Amino acid sequence: MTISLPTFRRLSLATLLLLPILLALALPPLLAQAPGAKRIRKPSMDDTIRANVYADNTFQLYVNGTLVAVDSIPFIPHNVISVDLLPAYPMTIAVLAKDNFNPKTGMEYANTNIGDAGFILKFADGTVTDGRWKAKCFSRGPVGGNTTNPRVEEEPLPEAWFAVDFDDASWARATEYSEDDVGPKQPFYDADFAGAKFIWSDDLKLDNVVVFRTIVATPPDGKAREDFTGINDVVPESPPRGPGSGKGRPQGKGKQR
Ligand SMILES: [Ca+2]
Ligand SMILES: [Ca+2]
Repeated sequence: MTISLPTFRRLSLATLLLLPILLALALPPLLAQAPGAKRIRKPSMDDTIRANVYADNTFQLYVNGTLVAVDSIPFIPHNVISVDLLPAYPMTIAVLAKDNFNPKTGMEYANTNIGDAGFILKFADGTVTDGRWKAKCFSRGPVGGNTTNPRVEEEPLPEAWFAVDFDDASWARATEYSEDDVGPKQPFYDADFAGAKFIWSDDLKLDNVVVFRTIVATPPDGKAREDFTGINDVVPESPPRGPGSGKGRPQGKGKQR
């Protein structure tokens, strides 16, 4: 079969006209499949989970090796700290919790009282504190409950106690305590801690600095969640915009980051 010259020209013109459309369709998938390329959408607040934390008296919270929350009130009044987290599993949680105490005596209120402690946490994915967590005391006092000649026993925190790969295999399990044991104040009852247990080491009064650790292998509520680890190393796909695209975020002004 032979193609006439006018027909050939018409086919060439059609090819030229279609070329940009073909390229537009073909290029994005080709680029996405480049070696090492990772496709990930931009996370929104809908991807986050709310964390509620109550400490008697204060805490620092690390998730997957990163400091994510610090108690803004180190002593009293007893308060709840609520923050939004972008979860990734397995999720390593590490907490430095402290009772209020004088580091030389282990006592509080101008060395007139032995204070008691307590810690509780709940994440909206169902993560809760309980006796499965690891706990280790790093400062206790007054030793033996001796308030006449009070002294403390302490050891330094290990380096990177909050790290994902820190080895806590030799640590004991946390001890669970009842609400009556800890006596939480009203802010505890104003937040969602359903299903969570108060924990500490095995001495709620004398142990004043305790580190807790646990690993949450998968979301306890069973909900599938996207892993945004490394989001800062890729160009994410744009999230949906407009009303309803994120919870609690003002819309319309400024560029989303
Ligand atoms: Ca104490
Ligand atoms: Ca206390």
